[in-house]
Amino acid sequence: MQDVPGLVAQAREGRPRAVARLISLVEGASPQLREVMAALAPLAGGAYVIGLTGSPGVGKSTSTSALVSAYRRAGKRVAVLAVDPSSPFSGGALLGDRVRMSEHASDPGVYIRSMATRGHLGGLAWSAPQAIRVLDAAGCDVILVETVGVGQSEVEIASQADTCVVLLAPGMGDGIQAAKAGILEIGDVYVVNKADRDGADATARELNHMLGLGEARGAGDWRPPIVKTVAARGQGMDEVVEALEKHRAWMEEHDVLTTRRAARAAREVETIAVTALRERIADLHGDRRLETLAGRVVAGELDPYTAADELIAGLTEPEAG
Ligand SMILES: Nc1nc2c(ncn2[C@@H]2O[C@H](COP(=O)(O)OP(=O)(O)OP(=O)(O)O)[C@@H](O)[C@H]2O)c(=O)[nH]1
Ligand SMILES: [Mg+2]
Repeated sequence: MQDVPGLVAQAREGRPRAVARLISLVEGASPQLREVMAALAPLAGGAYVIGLTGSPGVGKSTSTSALVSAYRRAGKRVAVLAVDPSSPFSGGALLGDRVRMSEHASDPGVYIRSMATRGHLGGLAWSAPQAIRVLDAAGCDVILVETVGVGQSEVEIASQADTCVVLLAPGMGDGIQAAKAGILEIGDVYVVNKADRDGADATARELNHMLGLGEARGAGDWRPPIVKTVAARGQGMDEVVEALEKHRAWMEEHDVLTTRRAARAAREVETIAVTALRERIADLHGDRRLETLAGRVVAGELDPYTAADELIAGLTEPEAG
């Protein structure tokens, strides 16, 4: 058992080991999580959460590292959360990222953490917001969330962030991929990285065209900017930060930030509730209640919908006998 109030107090002081322990409690779905989240609830809400997504190899980690440098220059405390929805182990895919992030390893104002979410009931939707809350309560000003591994959770990770950055690179057939993966709907800021390569202008033009296709924007609407970068050399990063800050200001001005955070919290609560219900139904498996209902369905006494209603109704009342 962990000393939760002690860990929370140390995390507030910015002690990385305490932050790491708290995130491990999230990752391990610890029974102490309830206590942790109750302690963190009044402390969170100050951080700006930025999600980065895009095809493998597009330059997410390199860009994340360059953004860390940019925010550090501005005196912000920064956290990087690398989420791997394809793996049940943290580590693995992130070894290369450790190298790319190594310039920040000795900076006490930067906290870098990887987290695996596969195998969790509720997966990313369940664990990412809780890890983000730990980092937020620990006093991070900016939290950069990068997805690693296969990109099937792009849309999901975008929904965890205040602002979503979508990265593309020339010559990766990204135009078509973009349309397929639905990333044209999720980007608040688009980055065409590897602008040192041929075709960056064409990619930016194509993207601009594709974003314009669905255009029916009103005067106060947000038009996602497209920024060209060479993340490997830190070029264009100030422009990315500027675009992020503009988006944040726009969200605050139009009350979008609160709406997004409320939607995020709603999903989180729903995931926790559904997970709890599923666990309670699973508990019933060795139980007479489900067996009896199943028997009555087989015998034609009950239809499965009525049986499910009875099962759900039964979950809220204590087991008799
Ligand atoms: N030429 C060029 N190469 C770059 C640039 N940015 C990153 N790279 C290189 O592209 C490769 C992939 O970069 P990463 O930052 O690991 O890309 P990623 O999107 O994090 O990759 P995954 O996490 O594996 O999906 C590395 O070899 C980088 O050095 C750039 O602006 N120009
Ligand atoms: Mg990466």
